[in-house]
Amino acid sequence: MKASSSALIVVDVQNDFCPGGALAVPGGDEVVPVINAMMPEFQTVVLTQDWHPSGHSSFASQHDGKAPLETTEMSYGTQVLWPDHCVQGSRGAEFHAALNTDPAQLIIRKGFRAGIDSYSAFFENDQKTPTGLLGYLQTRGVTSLVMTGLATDFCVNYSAQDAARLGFEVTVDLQACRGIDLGGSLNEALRDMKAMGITISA
Ligand code: VGL
Ligand code: ZN
Repeated sequence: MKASSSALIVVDVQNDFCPGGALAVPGGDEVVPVINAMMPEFQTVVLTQDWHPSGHSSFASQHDGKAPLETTEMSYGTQVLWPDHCVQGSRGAEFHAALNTDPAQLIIRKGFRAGIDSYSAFFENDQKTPTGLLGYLQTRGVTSLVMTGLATDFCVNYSAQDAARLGFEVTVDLQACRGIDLGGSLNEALRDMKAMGITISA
């Protein structure tokens, strides 16, 4: 059992990011048994859940002439446009059926505001609107995080980088993550995370 100062963060292990889902990450479902096996080691387990209203502004379907995986400029910067995914209450937004959700004390939902996306578990994509996770972890005395889930180069990456900037000791466990890899985004994410002092465990 790890110290109570350590938490397991499980990012977006939802049907839409698994094979057959709307935004399937290659091998996304393979993280499920790995994460389930890690959970008993941690006294704090937090799940995140991508949770978009229908018609969310990150969906390519909301932008005339745009296809999924193209980008657009939003008030807060460049945004990748995605297929419709993780719509609130849909089957695609549910956690993978084999993920053990029982040990989790907190589920953070993110991306629920129509006009702004939220990759990170800590801040929305404007990099200033908080999700509340920081307060939860701080008030519970958590200082060290092990990050797992989907996708390595988007939500895991943004969450890990925010955590490092906020002063947490961060490890990303690659056995328990899978990436999308859009135009080299996976290697870029790994390089950026290492440069920030995040431990990448293979
Ligand atoms: C994610 C793209 C859009 C993720 C969420 O969980 O990495 N990626 N929404
Ligand atoms: Zn999303």
